[in-house]
Amino acid sequence: MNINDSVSRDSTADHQGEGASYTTAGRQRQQLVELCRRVETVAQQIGDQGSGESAGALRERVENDAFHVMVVGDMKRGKSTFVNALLGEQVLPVKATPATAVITEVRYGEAPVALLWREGEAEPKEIHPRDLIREIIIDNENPDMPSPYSKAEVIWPLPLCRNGVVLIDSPGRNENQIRDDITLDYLKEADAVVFMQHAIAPMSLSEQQFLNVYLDAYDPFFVFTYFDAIDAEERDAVIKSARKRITDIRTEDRDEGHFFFVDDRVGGGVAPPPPTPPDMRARIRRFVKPSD
Ligand SMILES: Nc1nc2c(ncn2[C@@H]2O[C@H](COP(=O)(O)OP(=O)(O)O)[C@@H](O)[C@H]2O)c(=O)[nH]1
Ligand SMILES: [Mg+2]
Repeated sequence: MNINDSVSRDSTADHQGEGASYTTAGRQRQQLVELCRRVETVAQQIGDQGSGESAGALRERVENDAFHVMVVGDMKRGKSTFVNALLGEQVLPVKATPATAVITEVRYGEAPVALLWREGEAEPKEIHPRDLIREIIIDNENPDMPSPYSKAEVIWPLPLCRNGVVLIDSPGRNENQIRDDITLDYLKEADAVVFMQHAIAPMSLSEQQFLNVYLDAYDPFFVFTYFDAIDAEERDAVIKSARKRITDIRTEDRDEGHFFFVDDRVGGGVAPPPPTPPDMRARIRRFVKPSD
């Protein structure tokens, strides 16, 4: 994956995404924890055990909660390719036909492992990450068959995911009703969003509607893939036009600095993707963990 140099310069504003950034979410979480503590103290003083326990349970939930960065977009925008590039290996299924059947959460852990969750089961099945693709990939012969799994998890030594950050790959939108519902349903958990777009056909009407209806509370990162498929002399015009299609809806200052144009090619699908350029990784890390 290569970020075009001129594009990196084009989006130099050091915007911290006030709406849904790690800092804002962290501050709000801290305030809620303080509030719960106060309720617990007052409840103890007046002998209201029930309220004290409820406030204590809420406080524990808030304290243990993770920061969810969800990668979303229509089918075949390169979401899984993008997450694989961050992982540095082909862990998630990538194909020219629909491939991602389930929500896949990437969490930090020193030893790589993949976990498969089934609805109603208390414990996940543990597998080697290299076996994950064949377990969760959409079967081309039965593309409408729901996955037997409710969720997959990848535990990976990805520095971006330290401190409770969870990176999420999702099934593409506008491809299949069941998978569309899975993605929309999980969106409620998202604290930040990476919205993947095709650089040649950015912001279709359905993508505009998705942005307006479901992502209004977020300041998404907009990542435009297939930049490699655009002739060099046309690239500036494509950048301008893609940014305009979004800023016409959202206003320039709101999403300033959140635009990336990438070349996601992975050498015929066999070679592992090259590491994500430092600039982009740093920006995302700053967004999810400004102190790093
Ligand atoms: N040329 C090119 N191909 C890409 C790019 N990003 C993804 N692809 C290819 O597009 C197809 C769909 O990618 P995938 O990651 O499965 O898309 P998803 O459905 O959004 O997860 C795969 O064949 C990828 O190799 C890109 O930036 N350039
Ligand atoms: Mg995918």
